[in-house]
Amino acid sequence: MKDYQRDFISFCLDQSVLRFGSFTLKSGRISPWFFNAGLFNTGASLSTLGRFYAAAIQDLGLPYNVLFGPAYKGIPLVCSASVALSLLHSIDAPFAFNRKEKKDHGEGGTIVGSPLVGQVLVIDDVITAGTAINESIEIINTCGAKLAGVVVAVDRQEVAPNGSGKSAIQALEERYGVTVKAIISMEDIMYYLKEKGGYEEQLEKMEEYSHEYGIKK
Ligand code: OMP
Repeated sequence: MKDYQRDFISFCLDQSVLRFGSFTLKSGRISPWFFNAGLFNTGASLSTLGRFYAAAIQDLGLPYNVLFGPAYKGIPLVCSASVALSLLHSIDAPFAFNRKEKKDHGEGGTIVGSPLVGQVLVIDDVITAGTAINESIEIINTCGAKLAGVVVAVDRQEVAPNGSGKSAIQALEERYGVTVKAIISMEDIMYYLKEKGGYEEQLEKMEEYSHEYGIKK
């Protein structure tokens, strides 16, 4: 694991964004851990978060025309990433996000910010079963743009619900021929918790969960 990944996990634990307990996921699975990006809820935490996303975008190194943050949680993520790209990497990246409700007055439409054109890099929080990301891809296709790749904070490394045995990320990469980059994965989180010590109970539950829903390595 790289230093910036350790720093990111430590930051997420400090902000209580990474939590342990019992959580019902969008997929209906009951998980012993949850990553709640909505809890990056201060200027300072968002500013730090943006640096991690910007570093991941740079690390991915793919050409893109626009960054896209799907509503709602992706909106502050894409804003913070583009601010950090400008401040730290001198890159002035156009960004856009969608409305959940179509607006039929004023400027109208569902896309706010830059038009979704050319190659679009999606910035989102978490991929579990891939439902949220597929919705973003539909929006991009409807606009006549093309998916350039995806950057998320966390890859939960869970199998896609289609019974293929592949992870949601692997399924996406194969289906669209793009790269999906995560700042950290469930494996990284478990590795970090083992190193740190004192998380034995949480780790046991994560192992059980991973056994049931995790990708087979
Ligand atoms: P999928 O659509 O199944 O890939 O789930 C991803 C979405 O679930 C994210 O965009 C979040 O809205 C939510 N989620 C989290 O925010 N954190 C988690 O740790 C897990 C989920 C989830 O419900 O799977």
